[in-house]
Amino acid sequence: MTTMIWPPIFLIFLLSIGQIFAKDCTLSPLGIGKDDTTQVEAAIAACGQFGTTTFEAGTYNITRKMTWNLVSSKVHLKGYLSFKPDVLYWLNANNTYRVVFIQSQASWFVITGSDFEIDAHNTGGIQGNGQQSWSYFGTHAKADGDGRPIALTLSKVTRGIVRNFRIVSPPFWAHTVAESKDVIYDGIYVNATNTDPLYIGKNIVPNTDGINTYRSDNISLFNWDVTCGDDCLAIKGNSTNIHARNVTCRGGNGIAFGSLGQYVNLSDIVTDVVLEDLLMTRIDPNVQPNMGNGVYFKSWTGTVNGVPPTGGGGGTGNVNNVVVRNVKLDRVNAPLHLYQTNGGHTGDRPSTLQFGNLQFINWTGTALTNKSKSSQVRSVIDIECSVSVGCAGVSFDHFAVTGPTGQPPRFICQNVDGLSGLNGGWRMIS
Ligand SMILES: *[C@@H]1O[C@H](CO)[C@@H](O)[C@H](O)[C@H]1NC(C)=O
Ligand SMILES: *[C@@H]1O[C@H](CO)[C@@H](O)[C@H](O)[C@H]1NC(C)=O
Ligand SMILES: *[C@@H]1O[C@H](CO)[C@@H](O)[C@H](O)[C@H]1NC(C)=O
Ligand SMILES: *[C@@H]1O[C@H](CO)[C@@H](O)[C@H](O)[C@H]1NC(C)=O
Ligand SMILES: *[C@@H]1O[C@H](CO)[C@@H](O)[C@H](O)[C@H]1NC(C)=O
Ligand SMILES: *[C@@H]1O[C@H](CO)[C@@H](O)[C@H](O)[C@H]1NC(C)=O
Ligand SMILES: *[C@@H]1O[C@H](CO)[C@@H](O)[C@H](O)[C@H]1NC(C)=O
Ligand SMILES: *[C@@H]1O[C@H](CO)[C@@H](O)[C@H](O)[C@H]1NC(C)=O
Ligand SMILES: CC(=O)N[C@H]1CO[C@H](CO)[C@@H](O)[C@@H]1O
Repeated sequence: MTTMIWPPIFLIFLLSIGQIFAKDCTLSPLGIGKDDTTQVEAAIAACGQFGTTTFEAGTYNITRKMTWNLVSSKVHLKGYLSFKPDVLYWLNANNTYRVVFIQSQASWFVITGSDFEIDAHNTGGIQGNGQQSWSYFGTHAKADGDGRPIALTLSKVTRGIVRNFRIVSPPFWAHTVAESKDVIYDGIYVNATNTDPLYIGKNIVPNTDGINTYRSDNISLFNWDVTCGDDCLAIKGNSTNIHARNVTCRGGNGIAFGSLGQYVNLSDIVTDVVLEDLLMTRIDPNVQPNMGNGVYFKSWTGTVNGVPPTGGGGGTGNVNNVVVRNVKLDRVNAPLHLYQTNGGHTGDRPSTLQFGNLQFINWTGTALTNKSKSSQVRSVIDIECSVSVGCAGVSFDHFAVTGPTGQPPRFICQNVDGLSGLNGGWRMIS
């Protein structure tokens, strides 16, 4: 009998040890005109490891860059971290971090650590105050790596969860996950919408990507709603085991694989990606005129044209084992596009980065135009693989996207070894 009794006692002992060390911090906004950065840092320093931090609803004024190191901890973020609108301050490289290697991108808020959960309860997240930056760049040149900050960067995270989190008006990419593994994003809202009357009907919010994944493994992107002027999701080099489910993309460029092959000294490996239950929908053209792609794949050419962050090319690698299923398109320009000429010129060496085992299953909806930018040829599907390596296996199953009324469904497939499943009246354009 004694052997039956001691395990519960042992368990109670462990629970009470846990309670002794559990730390709880709760904070509220200090109010208009006050700076919340110091109290936010203090709360995370006190409770961000083996504790719980609760941000009550409201707006927290964040005036400088911030890193949270969360270990075995929970954060309830019921309000918004509002990053001060001061475009020139944030462009000064001293005022941001450079932890995202690709294109030397800047971050104003970095979360690192392990075994944490941040729940913003659909009432909080980040207010990026991006309008000032978007309007500023309406008349100033912008370039990759110029210092426009990513709104939320997860860097070197293991087993982190970001839940019910809203990012409103990000000046640049909303989310980035880099050098991380086993991360779940669930219930994510991003909205980059211009309200400056000067730019009605123009895409003044380029680079407001929903998320970029880079050098990361086992990342889940569940239940996303993204309104932006660029890539809804961008899967960049060394993203493996990526699973996106239930993603709505409102305007922008669609879901991207790439750009890949920008760094001649690096190889970009992207494997085992499942994207499912996607809706890509065009919105009011006065608000956001672009709805570029459904899903697109892009690599640089095989020639080095300048150096990153803005130039590049010549990088190697491969993209293998991709499934994109249950996709609904609403008036997108190019439903499915693959090209390997990003940043290139005629006469460049073809890319050696190879795409293979790409499966497109159960696609419906409409393409607004039947013309793709790179080829100037009219077709719903436009897959132009590098002549040097080709694509190894591209298959379709129930791909029923329609072009403009009266157009027979047409496709381009160049240098594809192993094409299957385009039945039902599809005609190839060569
Ligand atoms: C944020 O804090 C700064 C002081 O660092 C203050 O000047 C500014 O007015 C505050 N902003 C808001 C919106 O309260
Ligand atoms: C950045 O900080 C360094 C070291 O304090 C300083 O020398 C430099 O002038 C600063 N740069 C700018 C653009 O403020
Ligand atoms: C992927 O990450 C999730 C969340 O941390 C975890 O539950 C799952 O076990 C991981 N999968 C693998 C294969 O490690
Ligand atoms: C995005 O923000 C704009 C401007 O505030 C708003 O009109 C629009 O309804 C928002 N979109 C979504 C999907 O919430
Ligand atoms: C899909 O995600 C949205 C949030 O973007 C959510 O409201 C909706 O319930 C989700 N649908 C399913 C079937 O989970
Ligand atoms: C690759 O080249 C970039 C410059 O383009 C450099 O910053 C980086 O350190 C190099 N990486 C390796 C592994 O050589
Ligand atoms: C991707 O991982 C491979 C090793 O698997 C490495 O050689 C390569 O440099 C990595 N690429 C990037 C962009 O980090
Ligand atoms: C096909 O995708 C649609 C969403 O676009 C979904 O409602 C439907 O259930 C899917 N069909 C199958 C057989 O999975
Ligand atoms: C945007 C575009 O190129 N649309 C074309 C679609 O195809 C029809 C018929 O071939 C053309 O008339 C349109 O110009």
